[in-house]
Amino acid sequence: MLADELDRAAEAITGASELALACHVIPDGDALGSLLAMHELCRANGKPAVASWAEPFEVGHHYRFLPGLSAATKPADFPVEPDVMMTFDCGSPERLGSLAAPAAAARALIVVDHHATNARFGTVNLVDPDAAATAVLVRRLADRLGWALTRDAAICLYTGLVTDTGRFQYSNTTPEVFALAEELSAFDLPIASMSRQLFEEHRFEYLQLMSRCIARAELDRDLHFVATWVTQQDLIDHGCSLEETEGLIDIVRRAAEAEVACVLKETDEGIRVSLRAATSSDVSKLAARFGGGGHRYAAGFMAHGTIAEVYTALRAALAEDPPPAPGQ
Ligand SMILES: [Mn+2]
Repeated sequence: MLADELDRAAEAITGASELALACHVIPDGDALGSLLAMHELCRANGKPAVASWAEPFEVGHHYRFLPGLSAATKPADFPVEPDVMMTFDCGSPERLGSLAAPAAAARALIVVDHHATNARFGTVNLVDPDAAATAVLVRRLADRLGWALTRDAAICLYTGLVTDTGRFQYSNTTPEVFALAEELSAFDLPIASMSRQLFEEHRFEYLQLMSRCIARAELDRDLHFVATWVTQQDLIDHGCSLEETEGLIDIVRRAAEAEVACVLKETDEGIRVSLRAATSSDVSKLAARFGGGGHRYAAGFMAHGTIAEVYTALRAALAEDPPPAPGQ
C-alpha cells in the first residue's frame, strides 16, 4: 500500500508544473531537513518549487547551518492555491499554521510523514509510522523519482535522521536508519561540526536559563513524573528565544525516577507542552487527550490557560492512569 502511495506521489510530482513545499510550525531538524532536502532535489532536477513554513518564519539556532535556508519563501508569498503541495513531518493540518489554507486549497496534497497519529489529510498520504524520520520517506521518494542525492540534500536528510533518532540512540534506530546514514555519509558530510551545532552548542545565556528551569523542576515519585516550565519572563530575564529552549526536555527526561517527563512553555498562543516517555509509556495517547499528538516516546500539545492550570490538568490526567516506574 505504501508502494502505491509512493507511485502516486511520484506521479503527482512528475505532473506538477510547480511544487509548493511546507513543513510544520516551529520546525525541528526532521521537518526542516526533509523540506529543504526536497527543495534542493527539486532544484537539482529542474522542478520549480517553493518551500516555506508558517510564522514565526525563523529557524532555531541549531539549524542555521542547513543549506538552502536562504532560498525558503516567506509564508506571505506562498501560493494561495497551489497546484501540487507537499507537507513534511506534519501530522495534521493545524500543524501547518497559516499554511493550512493553501493545503486545503491545493489541487493535490502529498502528505509525507511518520507520525502514528497522522490525520491522513492529503490526497496522497505517504505516511509510514515505522519510518524513523520523515527524511527516510523523502529518500524513498527521491529513489522512486529516479532523483540522485546531492551533498546539500544529504546534509539535510542526515539532519532529519540524526535528530529524530536522538543521535541513533532511540528505539527507532533500525538497520534501515544505519543503511541510510551510511549512504548519506558517503557525501563527505561534516559530521563533527554538524553534531556540535545540532546538539551541543548553546549560548551561555541559555545555559543559565536552563539552570533556572532545572532548579525548579518537580519530581512526583508516585506518578513517576518530572516537569518544569519556562515563562515569558524567564526568556526576557535571560535574553533567550522560545526556540532556543527546544532541547530542555532532553535534559529533564534524564531523571532516572521518572517515566514521563514534561516541559510547559508560555507562548503568545497558549501553553506549549512537550512530553517524553522513558520506557513503556505512550505519551502520544496522553497528548491526544489534550488535542495534541506525536510519537509514543515524544509528543506534545497546545493548551489554553496558565502554566499552573495546564500542569494541574496534566497531573490529573496522569493520576487517572499512572505511568509505571521506568523500566517496568
Ligand atoms: Mn519527524
